[in-house]
Amino acid sequence: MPDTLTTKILREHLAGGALVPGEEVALRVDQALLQDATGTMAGLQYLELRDGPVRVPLAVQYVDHNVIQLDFKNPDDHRFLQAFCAKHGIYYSRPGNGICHYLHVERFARPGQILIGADSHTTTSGALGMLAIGAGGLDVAIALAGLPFELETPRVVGVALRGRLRPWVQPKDVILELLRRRGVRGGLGRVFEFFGEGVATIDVTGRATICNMIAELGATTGVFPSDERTREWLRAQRREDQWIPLAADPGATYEEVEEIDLDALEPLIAKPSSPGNVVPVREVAGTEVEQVCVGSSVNSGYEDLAIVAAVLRERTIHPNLVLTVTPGSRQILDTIARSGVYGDLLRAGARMLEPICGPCVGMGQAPPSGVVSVRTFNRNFPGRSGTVNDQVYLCSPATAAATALRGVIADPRDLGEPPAPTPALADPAVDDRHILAPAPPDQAATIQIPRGPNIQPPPPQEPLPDSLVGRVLIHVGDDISTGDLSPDGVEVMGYRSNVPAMSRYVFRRIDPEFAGRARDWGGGFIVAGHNYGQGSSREHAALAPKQLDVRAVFAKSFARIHRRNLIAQGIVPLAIVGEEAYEAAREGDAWEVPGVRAALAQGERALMVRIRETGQEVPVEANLSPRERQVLLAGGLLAHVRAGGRPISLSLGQSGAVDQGSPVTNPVPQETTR
Ligand code: MIC
Repeated sequence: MPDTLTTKILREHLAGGALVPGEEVALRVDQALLQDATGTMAGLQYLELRDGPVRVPLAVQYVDHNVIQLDFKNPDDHRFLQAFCAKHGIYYSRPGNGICHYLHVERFARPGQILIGADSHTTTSGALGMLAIGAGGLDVAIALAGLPFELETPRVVGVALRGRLRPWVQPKDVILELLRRRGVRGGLGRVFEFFGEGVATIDVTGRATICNMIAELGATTGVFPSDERTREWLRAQRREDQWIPLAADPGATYEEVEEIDLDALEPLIAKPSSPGNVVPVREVAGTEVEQVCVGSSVNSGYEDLAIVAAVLRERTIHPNLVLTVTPGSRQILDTIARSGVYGDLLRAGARMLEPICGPCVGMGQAPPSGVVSVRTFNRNFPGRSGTVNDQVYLCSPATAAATALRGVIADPRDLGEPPAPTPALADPAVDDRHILAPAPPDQAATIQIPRGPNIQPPPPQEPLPDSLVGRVLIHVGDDISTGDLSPDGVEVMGYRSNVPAMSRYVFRRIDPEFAGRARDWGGGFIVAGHNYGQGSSREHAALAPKQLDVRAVFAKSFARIHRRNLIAQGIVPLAIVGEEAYEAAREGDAWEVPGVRAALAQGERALMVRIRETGQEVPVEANLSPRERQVLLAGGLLAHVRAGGRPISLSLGQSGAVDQGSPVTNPVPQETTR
């Protein structure tokens, strides 16, 4: 039977289970990606599993998120990470070197391989024909230890791209169109695979934009075929030898299909405060704007910045707004500096930032109160920018440039003929000196890993009790983001390696009393609507509630990565059936799930919650795979694996338990050694 590209890659990496949508499979991992805001905790958990070199062919740790050094916390983390990587066989990309997703596409992503990353936008590398999947830090730590990655087999959605984008319409508008059609829950359990003649008209930077924001659909990932455009990219990156042609077999069928007529698209924009709140730019044109930000892990490629520079060349940004521009990597920064794009932006009035995630995660450049900020970023969840009640819009670089010029949201088509962007240099500045190779085995053994005072171990994992008993700590609506649970921004993200301190901020935006109440009430439960835990992969959104002794979350539905993070930390995710439990929930009521341990052990799905105050009994469901049940019984993934818990992998030639004592081997394949 003809296969989709996704199925081909999955099959090639299958280490256990069967490729049946909805069923769990174990996958062999080729590459792992970590960044600093998730990396320290992943590293600490790895060290609880083993102290030898990683057992994944390639692992790279980037420093790009927590790069504001207000005090010792972030620099201490970076020092920890540098030593941890040198000792354990992981490449270390220094701060200032670039944003993990850009750098990974430039230097490491490879067609046909599987990448697991502790960041939801790991999906970006799908631009080069690989399956690149975001996961929690502990899941990545387990992959680093050489165990397979376990995943619910996704459904494959074919996205047929027809025709060619018209002037001023950009790849960002393609992904905004998918978000307009499907919303932030429309990709759950799905891989979006692009095909059709329109694919060849989109370059790798554009594909990276689309694959990055696939995460906003709640999708597992997105993937483009590996074709001549891929080859061109790899050639420019001096990695052409890593190119292989890859596409779906002719006649492959998809479970769902989206047809996008590129010629018919117009500039789109996501309104506050959800990436799924998409409308045509002309619907909101004329809205006054006081900040425009270009470039984060999406839209900071050369082509993205060159179009903004071309629009602003020999012009000046509107006096009522501030424009920031972030290049995606040192390579892009060097290239725009040499091509003249940097000068055009600078003279137009842009504040040029270093290549980091920056304002996208509230690391500086918070907008003023009560004003509109227009950004080419991927997320605009409430408060993420660092300003309470922010009004952040998400759009393409062309729309951002037109807006920066006019001072109001502007449809770039109103600017007339598009100017010619300064062409990229034929030879980008490929320079890996700032991606530090791990130490050779004899030196690695002697490396000490410094732990600053802010670096604290994760909360312990205890076996699941016989019954769950506690009070409803909070009752919230749909689309709670991980930023609500573990806030973005300089202040709180500095506690990424200190869960006890971070736990003070859980639900800070929605209910500042939450953490105090959870402590006073001895922990309890969270009751929520749909898509609980949307957004980032940060396991801190489970770790911090765990620290407050949150024992279960009852929700109408869960976001994929967060659901996994809850299970990994031993918090039971229970699905609300119908509206009954949701409507019955009142903050402060005592809830009980009697016999939960036995029920999970016996594979039961239907459970009952008893509400002590009213005597009411409401149904909930444990929609858990057999392995997830085992993990929860053990009290979390670390406890499960340490106790010798077997992953579903049987064909890897591994015992499934972690071998603590294997000899040090060169962890990086020859062709990527530099
Ligand atoms: C994000 O875009 O939300 C982040 C910040 O990159 C997160 C990672 C994190 O919280 O450290 C993500 O996407 O996973």
